[in-house]
Amino acid sequence: MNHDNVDLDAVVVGAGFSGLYQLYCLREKLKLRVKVLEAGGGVGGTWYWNRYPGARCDSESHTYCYYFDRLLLEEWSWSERYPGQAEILRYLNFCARKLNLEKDIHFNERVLESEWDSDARLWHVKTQTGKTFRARFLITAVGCLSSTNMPDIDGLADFEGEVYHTGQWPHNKVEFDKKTVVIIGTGSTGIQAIPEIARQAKKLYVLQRTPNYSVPARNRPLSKDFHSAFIKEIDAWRSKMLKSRHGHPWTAPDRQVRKTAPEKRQNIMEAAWERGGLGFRESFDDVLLNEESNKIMSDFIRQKIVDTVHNAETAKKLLPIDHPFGTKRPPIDTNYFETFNCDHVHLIDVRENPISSIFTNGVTLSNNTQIRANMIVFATGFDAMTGALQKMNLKGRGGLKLEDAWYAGPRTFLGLAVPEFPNMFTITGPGSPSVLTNMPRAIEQHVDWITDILSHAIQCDYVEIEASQAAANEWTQHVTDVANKTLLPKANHSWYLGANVPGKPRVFMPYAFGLNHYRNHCDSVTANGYAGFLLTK
Ligand code: NA7
Repeated sequence: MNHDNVDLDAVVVGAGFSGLYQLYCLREKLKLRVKVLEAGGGVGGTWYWNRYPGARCDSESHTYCYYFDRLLLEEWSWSERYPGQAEILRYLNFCARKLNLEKDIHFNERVLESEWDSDARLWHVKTQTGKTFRARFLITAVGCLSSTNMPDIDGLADFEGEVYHTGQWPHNKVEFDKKTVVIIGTGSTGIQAIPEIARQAKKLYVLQRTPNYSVPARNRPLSKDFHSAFIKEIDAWRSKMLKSRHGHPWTAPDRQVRKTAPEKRQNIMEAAWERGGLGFRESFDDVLLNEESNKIMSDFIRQKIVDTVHNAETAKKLLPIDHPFGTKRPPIDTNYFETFNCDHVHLIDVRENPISSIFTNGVTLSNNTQIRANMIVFATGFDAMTGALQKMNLKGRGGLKLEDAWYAGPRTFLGLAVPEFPNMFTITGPGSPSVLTNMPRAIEQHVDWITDILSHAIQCDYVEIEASQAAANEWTQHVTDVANKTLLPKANHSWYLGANVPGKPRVFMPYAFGLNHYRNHCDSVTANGYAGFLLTK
């Protein structure tokens, strides 16, 4: 074997939650020769890269973890209601150690190109270090939010201060002390980072294009009792999550906002606001289905913003009005709106007065206002769901590029497989519930399903498995139809629609019918002999 060529049964790209579990399943259950290729210097995926101040998961800790191994659940005890970035990274390192995964992971091995060789029926995966990995199966575990979106602003290269993107945060401590900081973006990330940066910086300018809703997280430390009670109830927690649409341990009660008497619904919303977190949205079951109901809930949050922010002018600028609540990824926060009561925090509306350029010492707005700063933080999000896949320069049958196959938007079967890309599977790919769920639940379902289909292919001597064009067309239409029954497509600038990246096709990408329904679809495909797949002996 050539030193730079490695022959394998399977290559997995990415060592986050999905890649680690996929490696475990293929190695331990199917006994395959498998390696993980990871661009980062350690495991963790999104939690390896997103080290910005305030980075924290919005799923609750005891649900944001693997459930496939009871010992992992018993031995790891979380310290807070929501896990912070550093704790999740420690957790994933703990899992990798326990399951002895690191020996099969190549770190600092960024995939530059992956091409299907129709003659040899192998994937050729080329990396930045000059190696080629050849494997029968290719599984992408690259995450949905890993390819950063950096706006192309004139003059950025001339800026003499520090520049950071939250999704590629440095490993060394960034000092904000005595500095004037500009932060661009008020999505979930900006909403987490702004209060933390404000605590440390001399002055903070928040450049907001679209005001956002946010619900208090109500984070708090968890006691030791919590963990001991939790491990007695693991099966019950699992079962609640598997029954729910979003993979969280709750389902919305059977009640509608608009049909609930005003005083009663106000009390329900107040109680949900006090509990905090993503469960707020689930206090009724029609928030994303009915405009009138959504408006009542949106107005409730707007009133909370007005009540919290002292300066009426600032409060007005913070009121989200261009999209219904929940149609963009709903952030949860710790003291976000309160932060605008600090004298050193300034909110700038860059929809009214857009950024025109960056100069050596700061940012210039279109009315020629100059904001002088020592640091610019881009909290401008990601080329979501498709960006990281396209960066791998995937070429399927006949050299077909993924970007050409997806010129009108991603087209997949179940978000798991793409026609003309045989023996390739995409964990939490576009067309699967992914970002609309508590991710580890979606990931475990995908990895188990992929493991089963590979096992089936191996047992039956299938040399190729490929989604049919008809199945992918039908599924992609179904994903669109399901989204159109909800209010979700009503957010114009949402990354769910690809609308945050200039030139990206506007297609609603995640599957909105719920992880529970989605699992049934996948199971029926399996029960019907992998209907929708072309299986070649
Ligand atoms: P998001 O949710 O895409 O938010 C990005 C923010 O950056 C959003 O407020 C954007 O405004 C703003 N943005 C993007 N480009 C620009 C330019 N050119 N000028 C001004 N403002 C801009 O990304 P996040 O990282 O916050 O969250 C992504 C997910 O990661 C999150 O939901 C979690 O699941 C984890 P816009 O709304 O487009 O007007």
